[in-house]
Amino acid sequence: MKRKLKFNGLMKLIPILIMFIGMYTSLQSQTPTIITLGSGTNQSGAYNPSPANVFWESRRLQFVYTKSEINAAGVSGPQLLKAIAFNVSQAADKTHLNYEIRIGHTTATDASLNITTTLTPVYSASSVNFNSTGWKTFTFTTPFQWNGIDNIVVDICWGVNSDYSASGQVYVYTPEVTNGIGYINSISQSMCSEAITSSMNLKPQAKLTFESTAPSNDDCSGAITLTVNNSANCTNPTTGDVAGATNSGVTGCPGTPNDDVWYKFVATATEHTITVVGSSDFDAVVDLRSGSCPGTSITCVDATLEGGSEVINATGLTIGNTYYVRVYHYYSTPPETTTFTICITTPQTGAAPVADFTADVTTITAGGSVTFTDLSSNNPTSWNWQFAVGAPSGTCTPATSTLQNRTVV
Ligand SMILES: [Ca+2]
Ligand SMILES: [Ca+2]
Repeated sequence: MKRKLKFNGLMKLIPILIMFIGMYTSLQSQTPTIITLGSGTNQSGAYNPSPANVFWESRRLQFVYTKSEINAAGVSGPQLLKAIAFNVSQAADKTHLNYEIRIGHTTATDASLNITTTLTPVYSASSVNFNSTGWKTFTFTTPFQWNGIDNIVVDICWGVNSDYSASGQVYVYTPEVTNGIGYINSISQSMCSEAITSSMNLKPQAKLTFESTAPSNDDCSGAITLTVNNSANCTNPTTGDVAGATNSGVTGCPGTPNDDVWYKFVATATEHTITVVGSSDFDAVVDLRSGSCPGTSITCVDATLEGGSEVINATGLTIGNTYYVRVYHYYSTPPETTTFTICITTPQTGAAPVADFTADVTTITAGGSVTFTDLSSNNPTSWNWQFAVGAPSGTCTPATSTLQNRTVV
C-alpha cells in the first residue's frame, strides 16, 4: 500500500515537470538570447586597435564571429542580431566621433584579409564615449538578419576625432586569436571607405543579442488556412517559408523537425491531394494530421530530396473537418533556400457526376424567388441549370445559369 502511494505521487510529478519544461522552452523562443563570445583577461593595449581605442583619430576595424562559435554558444540561425557589446577594460578619455557599426555575412574565419562583403549599417552615432569600464552595449537601429549559415563580420569605423590619447581598451580572446582584428588608421581623414591593410591577434570579446524570427505559423495554433482547389489543378498555391521556425515538439516523421511550420484546410471532399514543392535546397517532409492541435498523424511523406515534390493522396477524409499539415526541412541545419509551395487539390475520381439539388422553398407566389443549391456528387466542375414555370406556364429570371448555386425569380 505504501509503495503504491509513493508510485502515484511520482506519476503526478512527472506531468508537472514536463509542463514546466514545455513552458520554459516556449518562453525561451520568444525572448532575446544573449551569448558571450571569448573569455579571459588579455587586453587590447593602449595603442592597438579596438572598438574603444582613441589613439588614432580615425580607424576602420574588422573582426569575425564564426557560425561555429555562435552555434557552440547556443544560437542557431537564422536569427536577428539586435545588439553587440564590448567589455571595456580601460576607459577612453577622448570622444569617438561619427561612430559607425556595419555587419555582413562572410566565409572568412578571421580578419587576415580585407573583407569585401556587403555590409549593412546597423548603428550610427555622431559621438560615442567609452568613459567607463564594463560592458558597453550598442543596440542596433537596424537589426541584422543573420542567415545562420555564414560567419558574421563586424565592421566598425569612426572619425575624424578632434583629439587622441593612448587609452580605450577592451578584453580580447585569451589565448589570442591569430589575425583576430583587421585595421587601418589615419590621423586626418575618415577611414570608413578604405580597405583594411593590417591585422593583430586581438579579437574583441563580445556579447551578441539574438532574437528569434519565428513565422506566425511556427506552431499548430498559428496554422495558416489553405485554399482548397476543387479540381485536380492547383490554381491557388500558397508559398511557405521555414526561416526562423523552431521545433514544435511533434515527433513521428522522418528527419529533424526543428523548423516545422503549420497549415490547415477544411475537407470539401473525401479525397484531397496535398502537394509540397521545395525550393532548390529545401528537402520537404510533409505530415498530414487530424483532430485538434497538434492532432494525430495520418501519414508522413518524404519520398524526394532537395527541390523535390512531396505528394500525399489522402483518402477517407470527412467533409467539413479541419486537417492540419506540418512541413519542415529534413535536415537539422537550415536550408540555403527556405521556401516551398503547398497546394491542396481534389482528385477527380473518374466516376460521372450525379446531379442533385435542393430548393429553399417549394411553393411560391408570382414574383417570388427560389434559391437552388447544388448537391451533386463526384466533384462536378460545371453546372447547367434550366429554369421554367409549370402550369400555368411562364418564364423565370434567369431562364438558365452555369453557376453552382442560383436564385431565380
Ligand atoms: Ca515549429
Ligand atoms: Ca523530402
